[in-house]
Amino acid sequence: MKIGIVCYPTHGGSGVVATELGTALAENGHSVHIISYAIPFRFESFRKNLTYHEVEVSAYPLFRYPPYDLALAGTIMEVAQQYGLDILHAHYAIPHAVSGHLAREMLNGDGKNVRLITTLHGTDITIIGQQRIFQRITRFGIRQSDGVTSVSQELKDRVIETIDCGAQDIEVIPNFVDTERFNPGCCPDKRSHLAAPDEKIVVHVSNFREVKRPRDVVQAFAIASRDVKARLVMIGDGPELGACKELARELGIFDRVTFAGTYDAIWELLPQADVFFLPSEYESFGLSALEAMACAVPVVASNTGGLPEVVEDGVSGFLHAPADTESMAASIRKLLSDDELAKKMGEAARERATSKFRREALLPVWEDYYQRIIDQPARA
Ligand code: GMT
Repeated sequence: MKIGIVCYPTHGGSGVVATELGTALAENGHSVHIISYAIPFRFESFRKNLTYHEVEVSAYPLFRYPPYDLALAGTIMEVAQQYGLDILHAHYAIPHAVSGHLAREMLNGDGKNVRLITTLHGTDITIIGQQRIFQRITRFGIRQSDGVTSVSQELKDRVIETIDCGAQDIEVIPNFVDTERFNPGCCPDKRSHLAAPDEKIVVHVSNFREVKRPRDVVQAFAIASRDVKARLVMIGDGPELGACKELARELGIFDRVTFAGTYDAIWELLPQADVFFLPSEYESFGLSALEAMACAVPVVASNTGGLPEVVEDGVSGFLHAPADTESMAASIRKLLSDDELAKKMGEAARERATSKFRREALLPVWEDYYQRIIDQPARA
């Protein structure tokens, strides 16, 4: 198949999922074209069957706000025409589904037959899609797609509840993880870069937006590590980072917290963790938790959104209500002070990641879905 994939290039789950899906499809012999305004951070250049196309936005002085959505539609149209795309896969509803729709309408009017699939990732529905100005356009993008997928059952239910999707069906296809790249044996030499030999390691990875509740990470770690020698490694960057540093200082634990900034090769660091901590307000899926699980790291997280579909409470980690920092701290402490339990849960986490979310198992699911959409009658 000839597949176009539109995504955000920034550090964030949807861009990772889009890029890794594109890479896997290309390895399987499909011709894949990634379209974005910058090279996505997990994109590896010079791979067979995989090409990146940059959206060039005009800086014409009349434009106070350069029309990215139109530049994107124009780029999609060009790529689709030049390479004869069968599928255009938009990751994240706004604006990708709508620009994709525009490009497809222009193309199909010219006698082509490109099918538009939109994958909903979470905040496109729960935050952006709820803003008054974007509500109807999100619905429009969903309704106009030839196929729509959601990364978890919970997100699908939420979309149906909050957005009138008309006759549009939503397929749940969970995110996957490359369990060879994310594996417990990777890079043991990195451990000594993260912490002292006698320190346990708690890792948090996010974009430090409010929805991640990163201050709760600091708060709960302060409680959990009162009588356990441990270090908190905060990986990523975002609007709440400054507040997290301030809180760490206030709580007197700044010297036990490493603010590492963004780090692309996260698979090198995750296996060194004793606990992965994700106390988000909401998480449609929680890809970073899954990546930690693949590295045999038990997870402490909130029991919100799609997280319970990924982490089994009491088996591969512990789940608690968002903002319940006391209970989260107790679970972290339990894992840090009981090596047997941490090992058992870590193994269960790896087992769940490999049995339910392995890249090789989910790739054929995507290929079947694409084929089904291609085979269905064209939209009227
Ligand atoms: O978490 C974010 O703020 C980024 C966002 C994105 O679109 O990149 O992540 C969402 O998509 C990921 C991949 O499907 C999911 O693993 C995340 O759970 C989801 N984030 C939220 O729902 C908050």
